[in-house]
Amino acid sequence: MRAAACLCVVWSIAVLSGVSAPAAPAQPRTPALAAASAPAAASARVIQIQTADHMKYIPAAISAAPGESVTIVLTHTGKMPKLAMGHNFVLLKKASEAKGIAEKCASARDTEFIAESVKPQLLAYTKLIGPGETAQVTFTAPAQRGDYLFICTCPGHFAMGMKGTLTVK
Ligand SMILES: [Cu+2]
Repeated sequence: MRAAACLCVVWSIAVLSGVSAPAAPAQPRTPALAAASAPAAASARVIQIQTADHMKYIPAAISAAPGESVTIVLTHTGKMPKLAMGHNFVLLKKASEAKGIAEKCASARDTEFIAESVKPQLLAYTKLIGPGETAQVTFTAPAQRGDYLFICTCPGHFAMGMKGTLTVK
């Protein structure tokens, strides 16, 4: 709902500014369209995960088939400020690396707590969301069966237990 409203605003601005500056409107339109059609992986199965003003994913246990295309839709229904209670979904290749990854990301505020250096250790991640926001990411589940840990890299959240498991089976 909210995303659609935002696109409308961008759209209106683009159209309005086109009246006085004919060269301007083409640019804002393209990204808006690209964003709107981003979930192009039509065959991906959607898994909804809720978060709020707590350090939990609901559900914290999800599953996928090996190689399955999955879209995680993360929703934040809380009210606290994003800086304190922002959340993301960060799926790790190796659970044993979680502590190190969380520590590096905690200081990466400029990149929404995803440190550039840890990206090779991740299978998928969303942007950081605050109250009322939603983020999504589409990825291919690993071919290898097993449990894959996902964590929130907002500072302190993983340490306080914000984690879940994707079981590939
Ligand atoms: Cu969090």
